[in-house]
Amino acid sequence: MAFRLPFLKNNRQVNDRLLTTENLPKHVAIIMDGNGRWAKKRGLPRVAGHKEGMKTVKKIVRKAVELQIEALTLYAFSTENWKRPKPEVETIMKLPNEFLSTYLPELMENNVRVQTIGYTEALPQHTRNAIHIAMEKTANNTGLILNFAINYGSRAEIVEAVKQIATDVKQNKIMIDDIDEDCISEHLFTRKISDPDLLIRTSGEVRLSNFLLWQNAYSEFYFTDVLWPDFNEEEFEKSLAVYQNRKRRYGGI
Ligand code: V0D
Repeated sequence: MAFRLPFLKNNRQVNDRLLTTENLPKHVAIIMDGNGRWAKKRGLPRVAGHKEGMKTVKKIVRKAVELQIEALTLYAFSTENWKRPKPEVETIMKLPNEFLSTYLPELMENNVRVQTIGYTEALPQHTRNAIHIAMEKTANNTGLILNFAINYGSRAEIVEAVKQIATDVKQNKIMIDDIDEDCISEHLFTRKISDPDLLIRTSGEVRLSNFLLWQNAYSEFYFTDVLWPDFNEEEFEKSLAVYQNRKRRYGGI
């Protein structure tokens, strides 16, 4: 099946205007940047941007479900984000509860499974509780994996993996020669999901910012100036069409 994308106005190839259900990325990772900037532009407090960004999450999850994408990993809070003003951090930590109290029934209806990556032990207890309940309730769902990266940092994740592998060697559980790429992948938070096929970053920054360094080794990168609260179904489809066209170009004749 093919969807027409009327907003892509270029005249290059018929294919450039089509989003097909073939060659969709299985796993899409997104750096949801630009929430604070969106708010500032409107003279609103930064937290208003985060709340608006939460609405975008719902839109993108619905679209990912519709397109039968297997996994969506969203960078919701980095290990660096603790440096923000305390009231802002406190409000952000209430978002999982706010999100789930209104949206968990729809996640259940849509067969979505909630997971997290990152050092969630360090989150406030109320935040951990909300996330824990969502993960438990959705544990047997078999559709989209909705994976929130919270208090996540990629280098720290790799350091932990190295320590664990070194411990396993010391205890004679594995031999040095058993350490290969699969072994390292299996020691990362993402061990149960495939590597991202597509990485999206909104808001004009063109950096990886310590997000899934190992896992993004072969991903296609899509950067857009659109701020996360302004990102929507159409912008998401546009990024997927760009991904498909890149695959077509170098996969083809
Ligand atoms: C703020 C824009 C949903 C980016 C989106 C705690 C930054 C809104 C969640 C969420 C955040 C997390 C887990 C869960 C359900 C929902 C979320 C955080 C920030 C960090 F099970 N939005 N959201 N979590 N923002």
